[in-house]
Amino acid sequence: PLRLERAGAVLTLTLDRPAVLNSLTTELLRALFLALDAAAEDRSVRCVVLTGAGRAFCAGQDLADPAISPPDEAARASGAAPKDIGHLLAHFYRPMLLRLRSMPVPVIAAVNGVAAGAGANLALACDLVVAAHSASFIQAFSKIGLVPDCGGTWLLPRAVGRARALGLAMLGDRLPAVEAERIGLIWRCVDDAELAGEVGTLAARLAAMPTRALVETRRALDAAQQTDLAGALDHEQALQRELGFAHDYQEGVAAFMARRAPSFSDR
Ligand code: LHQ
Repeated sequence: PLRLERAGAVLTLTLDRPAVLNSLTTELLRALFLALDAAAEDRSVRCVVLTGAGRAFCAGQDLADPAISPPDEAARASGAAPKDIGHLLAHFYRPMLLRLRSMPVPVIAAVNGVAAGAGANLALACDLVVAAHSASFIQAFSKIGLVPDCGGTWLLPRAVGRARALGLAMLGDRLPAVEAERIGLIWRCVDDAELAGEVGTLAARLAAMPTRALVETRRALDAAQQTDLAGALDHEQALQRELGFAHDYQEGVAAFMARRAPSFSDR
């Protein structure tokens, strides 16, 4: 259900169940976790791209998966209990999301089409989200009686503020990619025909950059949400000290002074 492709230092992971809009089964969630984990260990990978096969990015949890589907009327009448979907979140979604957010390389979501429910928040958990013009984001959870998961409750208000987060999450309306860019939910919206090219260029650019600095940037931004200015300044200082001893900083400054292209290798 997951396709892996390598191009230089860029690993592309394609959710590949197009007939059901790449909706997520336990098998696919597990494959995604394992692929991310392997990429984290592989020092030759310097950027990961996550995308979907066919016309959608991901329609969220596969609602037909027997692991979660509620008992039908007959089964309910004979006393069958609903499945515990919390179990699925704990054992499949949580590890995958935490693995994604702690990747030692930048992660780009190339949102090729609709991203709904857990699929929307999976895309939004990536570092840079680039969406095709025809793509859209739907916080579909409320329509089936659930709350946003995959970190949506944490991420949405941070990304777009409480008013917009509640509007999106309560109403569950389709948010077109252009609007998502306008309200600052994603990095860029590009023409459909340009998505692959734009993401390829962006991924190659990030892969050639000082990986460790990029990843510490993500971590420092997230950590700064939990602290005051003095705390953030302390954290910046500690990180800067550490990075200042590392190869990429020496190389970056040397290359700048020599007016040549830098060659970064820390990861
Ligand atoms: C699907 C799905 C799908 C199965 C389209 N599952 N087949 C976590 C843990 C535990 C429990 C529950 O939830 C969660 C988190 C979540 O992710 S909750 C949110 C789950 N996702 C949704 O509620 C979205 C459901 N899908 C839709 O609303 C629509 O499909 C969207 C708006 C995404 C796209 O609409 P259309 O472009 O009109 O496509 P479609 O609805 O015709 O779908 C195409 C096919 O894909 C269709 O199958 P069929 O055999 O009729 O061609 C759908 O049944 C199937 N599909 N989403 N989540």
